[in-house]
Amino acid sequence: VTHPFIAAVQAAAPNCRLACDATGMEPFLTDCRGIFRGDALCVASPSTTADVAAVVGAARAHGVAVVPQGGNTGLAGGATPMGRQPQVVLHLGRMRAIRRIDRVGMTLEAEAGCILQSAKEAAQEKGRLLPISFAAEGSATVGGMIATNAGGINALRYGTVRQQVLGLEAVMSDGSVLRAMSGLRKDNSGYDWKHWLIGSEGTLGIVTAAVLRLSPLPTQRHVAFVAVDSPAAALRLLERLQDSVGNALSAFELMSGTSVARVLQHQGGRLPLEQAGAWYVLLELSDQAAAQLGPQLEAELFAAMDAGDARDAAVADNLDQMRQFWALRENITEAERHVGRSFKHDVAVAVSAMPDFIERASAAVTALHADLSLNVFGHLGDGNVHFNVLAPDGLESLGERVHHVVHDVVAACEGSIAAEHGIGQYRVTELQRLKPPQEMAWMARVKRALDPENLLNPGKLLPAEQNHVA
Ligand code: 2HG
Ligand code: ZN
Repeated sequence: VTHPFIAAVQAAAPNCRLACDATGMEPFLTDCRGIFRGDALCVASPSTTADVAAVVGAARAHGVAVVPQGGNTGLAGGATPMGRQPQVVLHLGRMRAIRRIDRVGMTLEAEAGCILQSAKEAAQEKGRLLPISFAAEGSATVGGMIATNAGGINALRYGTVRQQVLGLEAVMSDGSVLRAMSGLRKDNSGYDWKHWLIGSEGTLGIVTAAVLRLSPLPTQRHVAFVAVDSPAAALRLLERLQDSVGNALSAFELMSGTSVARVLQHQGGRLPLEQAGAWYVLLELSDQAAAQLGPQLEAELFAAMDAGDARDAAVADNLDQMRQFWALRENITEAERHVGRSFKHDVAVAVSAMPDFIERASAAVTALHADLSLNVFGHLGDGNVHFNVLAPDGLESLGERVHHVVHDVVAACEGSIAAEHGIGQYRVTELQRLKPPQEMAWMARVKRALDPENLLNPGKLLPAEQNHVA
């Protein structure tokens, strides 16, 4: 027999595609790493905001939970169903229109299922930059990056996704549609509700479209690959560049020597330096100004080598080399798959505290088990590293203890256990353990106010059972 929810969706939104069979649902029931898996009554793929509202309305009427899903590239299980209650995966991939690009207003309006890369290409065709970049941008969607407040490699200069969102359209838990799509740069006419939804991981409302801020398209780009002895030396290089090229610095990434070696081993590529380093920095300068940044960058790199802060450095000569340099960084996640299980940590600490964090967390992991290895890389300029711990087969069960010791160091450094990937279902218990109870209580109050029946992505971000404790 057909579940009454399914019949209700069919009646209210006949154009909404529904997959209810195992094969059709399969790709939507597991995360991209295959470590989370859930069940659902069906996968609904609407093509309009009105149909999203109809699905949410039917879900509410029948007590069905709604799990929104974009490109399914998340690393925290936020888009994968969990628990036993009846639920629907709401796949937004059919809503992929780019509705408008306003050159002089510097805005781009897109639907939630629009792939980030498509939006970036559309902006570029109009001579504008959508300054959000990360390895998964070929599959990740506008809605998903907003729901997680994604960061990526350009947050250093432009900020995270939150800073790029000027307007939002969203379906709320009662099935109503909230629209604030004028894209005004200034609007203080009340609570700025879009900020409730950005980074809320689908627990407070479902983003269906957004107005994104564009930036001027840089006319010059320079990419350097630098070997350094330590994270502390990398920070000295960062400070040097802040002094000299300042705002032109659009990426400053740290990679451990072993992270890059793993990419070379499993994904191919070539190290652009004579000798392997203990650590590497991949940095990018970009600007519109006429002044040539290239010679300045080379002078700074020579000065850094003279000062002992850099061992060796290579500057990309052409676009192809830039891509090769960046591939060594962007393939790090993919290379992890060859090693076994990755216990991921998406850590933020003060930029200046990063060397200390890395040293203490590395010691804590090594003390836990000698066969664990580290994959440390990330957005040093933002004070955000991916402190991933790789476990060979047989040590999968160490996950919880590894998360504990690493996050305890994060807490000791007054950092955050979720910088840019979100809490999802992966970090719910750790968030409960480490976030001050008073803050958790206020989050639960907000959740109750906006989703009183706990039907929007339950169990993500906040534990399912605690959402509704008075
Ligand atoms: C990156 O910076 C992504 O490459 C992925 O945020 C990080 O795989 C990871 O843990
Ligand atoms: Zn990252």
